[in-house]
Amino acid sequence: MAAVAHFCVVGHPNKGKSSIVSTLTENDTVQVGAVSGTTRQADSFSFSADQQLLLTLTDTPGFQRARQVLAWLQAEAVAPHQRADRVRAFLATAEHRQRFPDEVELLTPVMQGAGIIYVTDAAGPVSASDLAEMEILRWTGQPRMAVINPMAGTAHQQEWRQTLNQYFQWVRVFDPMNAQLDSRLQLLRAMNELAEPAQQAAIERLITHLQRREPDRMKHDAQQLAAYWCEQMTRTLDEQARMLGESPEAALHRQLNQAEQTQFQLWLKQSGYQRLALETQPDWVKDFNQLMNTEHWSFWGLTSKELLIVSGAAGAAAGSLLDLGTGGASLLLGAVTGGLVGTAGGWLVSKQKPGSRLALPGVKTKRLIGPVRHPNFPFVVMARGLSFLQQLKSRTHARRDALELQVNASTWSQAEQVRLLGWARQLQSNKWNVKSQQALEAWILSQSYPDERI
Ligand SMILES: Nc1nc2c(ncn2[C@@H]2O[C@H](COP(=O)(O)OP(=O)(O)OP(=O)(O)O)[C@@H](O)[C@H]2O)c(=O)[nH]1
Ligand SMILES: [Mg+2]
Repeated sequence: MAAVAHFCVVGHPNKGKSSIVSTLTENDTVQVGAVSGTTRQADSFSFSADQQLLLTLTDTPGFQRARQVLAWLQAEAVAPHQRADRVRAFLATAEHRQRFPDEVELLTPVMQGAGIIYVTDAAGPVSASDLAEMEILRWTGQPRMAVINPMAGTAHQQEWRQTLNQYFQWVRVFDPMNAQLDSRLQLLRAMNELAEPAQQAAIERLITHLQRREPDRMKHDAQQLAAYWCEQMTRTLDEQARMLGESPEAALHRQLNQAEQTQFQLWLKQSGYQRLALETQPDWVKDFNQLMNTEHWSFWGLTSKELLIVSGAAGAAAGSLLDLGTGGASLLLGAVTGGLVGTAGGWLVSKQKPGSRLALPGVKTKRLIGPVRHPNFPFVVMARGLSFLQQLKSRTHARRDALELQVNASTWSQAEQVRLLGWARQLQSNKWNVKSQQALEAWILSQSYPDERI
């Protein structure tokens, strides 16, 4: 079995070391923080594919007293081939644990054989302590690469590049907050070149895994979103799950909200997020986890005016696409201008009756609750789902800010809006078929990642 590749991420405090570990291992539990000195101890994180451990990255505290450590190393004259032993002697000196806890912590895994990824933000001129850090790393004799994390401008980047080139075999810019697949692969290829031959097979496997996973995941996500959307379009009240004292409308609202939550949670889990929980994100867009808060529907779906236009177009294109019970423009106008939206879920109530059996004298006619036939519903459900997926796809695990849903159905062309309404109508009138499902999935795929060709 191939050896696991092992690299240590080191550098000055607060330069994004932990963020890089978080992004590359797709682990959002790595401690990242604005306060300098967030990482106090070396901590290892791994990336596995198909149950095989491929890469371990060790996150370390930043250098605190690099110049003093270098002075200690240089206090005795040693030949270049003895420098690594001199670093080992530094680590073996008991009092250094107290005097230089951060340097001991960060150099220990390096001297155990890890490659080095040195991180800088290249924000200011190269200082004496920066040079001391690089010199110490050179003394370790371990394979070394440098990463410029562009978190603070590029004014000094040239100076930094030229300096880093003196100490490191490979120097590149890498932005852990926004790194997409290409730049991650570039970094991994560099690691592959630097790694011990025994570790190279693991990195190669990792590269292949990431390349294959991307299109597979996109397709899978599109299928899941299509299935989820179809379920929401046809969801009727689950009486069994109705809580005591809850009205049927409220129960259906809750069930629709819950279905969205469940879907979002599943996507988070599939992307390896452990911390990004919806209910613990106070800054999330208002009512983010409340699909059925109809007051905010125009934010995700269409405005009343847009709805009227597209509904009109849909009607012209395919006859009476919108069956709102009695049909006709006046009802539609009522529905979209709030008449039905505002009432206590009036538009939720299907006109269908469950059978004359229930209309016996003295027995109240049982209403069927759902599916939701409001014309904005297909847009709102789709826009929120797509937006969620797009955000997940474009962010990295290093980010600790809130997800923001940005997609709005009004950005879709009118032809697309009409298609979506048509699909909803097909579903709600039991005319759904395999071809519709495929068309819906293909459309979602084309919408999900508009910047990419699959
Ligand atoms: N805007 C921006 N912020 C970044 C970037 N990289 C890191 N940060 C932020 O900078 C701060 C420090 O990031 P960390 O990854 O914790 O840095 P560190 O080098 O591990 O810090 P210590 O553990 O304290 O040495 C965090 O608030 C990050 O969110 C970046 O590329 N852009
Ligand atoms: Mg850190």
